[in-house]
Amino acid sequence: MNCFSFSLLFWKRGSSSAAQSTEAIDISSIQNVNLYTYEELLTATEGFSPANKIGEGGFGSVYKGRLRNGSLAAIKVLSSESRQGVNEFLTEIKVITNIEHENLVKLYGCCVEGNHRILVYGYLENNSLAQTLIGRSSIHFNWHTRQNICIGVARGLAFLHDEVQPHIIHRDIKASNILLDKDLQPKISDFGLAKLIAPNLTHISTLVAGTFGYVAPEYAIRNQVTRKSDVYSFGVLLLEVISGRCNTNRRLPAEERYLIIRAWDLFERGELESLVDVSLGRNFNIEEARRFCKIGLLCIQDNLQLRPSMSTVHDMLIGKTDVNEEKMTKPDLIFQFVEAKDQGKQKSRAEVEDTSLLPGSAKQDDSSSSETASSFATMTFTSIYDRSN
Ligand SMILES: Nc1ncnc2c1ncn2[C@@H]1O[C@H](COP(=O)(O)OP(=O)(O)OP(=O)(O)O)[C@@H](O)[C@H]1O
Ligand SMILES: *[C@@H]1O[C@H](CO)[C@@H](O)[C@H](O)[C@H]1NC(C)=O
Ligand SMILES: *[C@@H]1O[C@H](CO)[C@@H](O)[C@H](O)[C@H]1NC(C)=O
Ligand SMILES: CC(=O)N[C@H]1CO[C@H](CO)[C@@H](O)[C@@H]1O
Ligand SMILES: [Mg+2]
Repeated sequence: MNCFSFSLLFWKRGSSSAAQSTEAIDISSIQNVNLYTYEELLTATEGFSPANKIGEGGFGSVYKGRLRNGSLAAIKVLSSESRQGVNEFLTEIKVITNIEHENLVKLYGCCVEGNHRILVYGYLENNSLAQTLIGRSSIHFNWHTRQNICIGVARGLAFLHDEVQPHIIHRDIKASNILLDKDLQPKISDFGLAKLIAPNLTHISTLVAGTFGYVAPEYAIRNQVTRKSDVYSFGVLLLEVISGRCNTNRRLPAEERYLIIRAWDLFERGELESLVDVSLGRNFNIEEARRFCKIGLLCIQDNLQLRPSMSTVHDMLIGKTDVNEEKMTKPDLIFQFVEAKDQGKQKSRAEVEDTSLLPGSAKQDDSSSSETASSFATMTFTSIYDRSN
């Protein structure tokens, strides 16, 4: 609370235009919220120097900095399009601030001076899973650590889904949003952020034209967001943690390229343990590994009603609830999607040059057929969805 009155002062001084003065901060909306001055954050990050930049995401850049009270922080500068009104912004911030859980990254506070919208989070020493587990790092993740990461993320998500009122859907569960503390305990970052960004600016929508990746089919195709779309993303993440690889890797042979497809194929052959990261050698429990993979497969079923809730997922992971694989259905959409993509590629290589203008396809090496595949998947999904309702 130490920065609170200082910021308020600044706000009054800075609010020269009529538009801004109508946006005076509503005191009731900022109880418990630490307001940092822009100046303090400038000092903390040495002027947002490139040397202190630790990442760049869909919402803006992230800097490492030391706050006045001595703590390290991750300081996230939201990009300029996300200039929400101060009070709406603070209302969402207040919600996030009041949520505390050992598997969620702590929000220290924010800065809302002028057009700045900056979030200040507790700093986590050991980076994200994207950098450490899937990227290159010296940290060795043994089987126990991997189990622990899956269980912790499940617990954090179950908390957001079932214990926070009203519940929070993360919408962007992926390896770069799972951070690790000094003991490699996982913490989910960026929860609640989706609501800070105007719906039409949600950067996830740019993924839709591409591959499914972490995004549940009903989300990608129909923009339908429920807790079960987080469950889907969690399933993909779990398979990544077990296998130590990314969900899509085009450098691998065709049959191994898509992690979900690989996992399902191995499941059908009764060889799920082959999915486990080879760097573990034989140092893991085969039965446990199979069980974890099956839980992942339960989460990524096409029909969202068949996916378990996060609290059930958590109970299955810790062995409190049995894993019922009899009812498990094949994630058929991604199979059909990839097939359509391959056919599209063969059929229309010459005529599709300009579909690379599709949003989100610019970074993809095989974007040429994504439109074909996408509309194919839409049709397929719609019929599956209609059948299952
Ligand atoms: N609290 C934190 N502690 C340490 N590092 C962090 C923290 N928050 C973010 N980072 C680092 O900054 C990087 C970028 O984060 P950011 O959330 O902006 O992008 P992203 O997770 O890749 O994508 P998205 O915008 O979808 O979340 C992360 O991958 C992580 O390495
Ligand atoms: C610094 O401030 C943050 C936010 O209030 C708090 O969580 C953290 O514990 C503080 N650090 C110290 C060393 O007091
Ligand atoms: C997003 O929606 C807001 C309000 O609905 C509108 O003012 C803004 O121009 C839209 N932005 C984009 C990029 O479409
Ligand atoms: C397991 C592991 O490598 N932990 C590291 C996390 O980060 C701290 C601070 O950089 C290191 O001291 C730990 O060794
Ligand atoms: Mg992030």
